[in-house]
Amino acid sequence: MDPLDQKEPEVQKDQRETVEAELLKTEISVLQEQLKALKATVSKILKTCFFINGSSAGEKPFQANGSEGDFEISKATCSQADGLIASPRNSAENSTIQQIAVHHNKKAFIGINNIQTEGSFKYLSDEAIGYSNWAAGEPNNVGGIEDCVEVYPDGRCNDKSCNDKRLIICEF
Ligand code: MMA
Ligand code: CA
Repeated sequence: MDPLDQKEPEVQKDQRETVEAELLKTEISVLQEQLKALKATVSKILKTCFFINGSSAGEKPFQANGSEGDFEISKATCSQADGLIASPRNSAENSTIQQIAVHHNKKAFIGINNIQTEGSFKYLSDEAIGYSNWAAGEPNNVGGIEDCVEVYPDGRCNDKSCNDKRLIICEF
């Protein structure tokens, strides 16, 4: 009889499967250790990154490289970097954005506009805004052409023409 045709005896099969299961367990624990080390490295790199030229509010990192653009350029620039124009959703995020703008000594656009419907300010996702920090008398739509929003050095916001050029701050 051809030995290849012989069925593996039950006992032998059980032993082989036990050994295989042990090997898999070992492999999983090695991978878990590697994942832990990788997470520690990534967290360290992120901290270094923010220390050098960025800031974060809670889990949301913000970055600016000093460049400026109108609203469309700002949107495209952040999107190319796999991010969005900084869009403050609470006072902590607003104050982080404010600090970046002050650091660059420039006013910045935020990811809020009322291009679609006058008076109805929305995030880039089309969701209505849930937080605002308007300067006194704003939004006032001066000249009927102020559909975008800039942040002043004091953290207050002003509706402004989307064609103006402002500091580009992205969130990731
Ligand atoms: C400018 C312009 C407006 C803003 C007012 C505030 C005169 O227009 O920046 O957007 O509302 O100043 O005084
Ligand atoms: Ca205004």
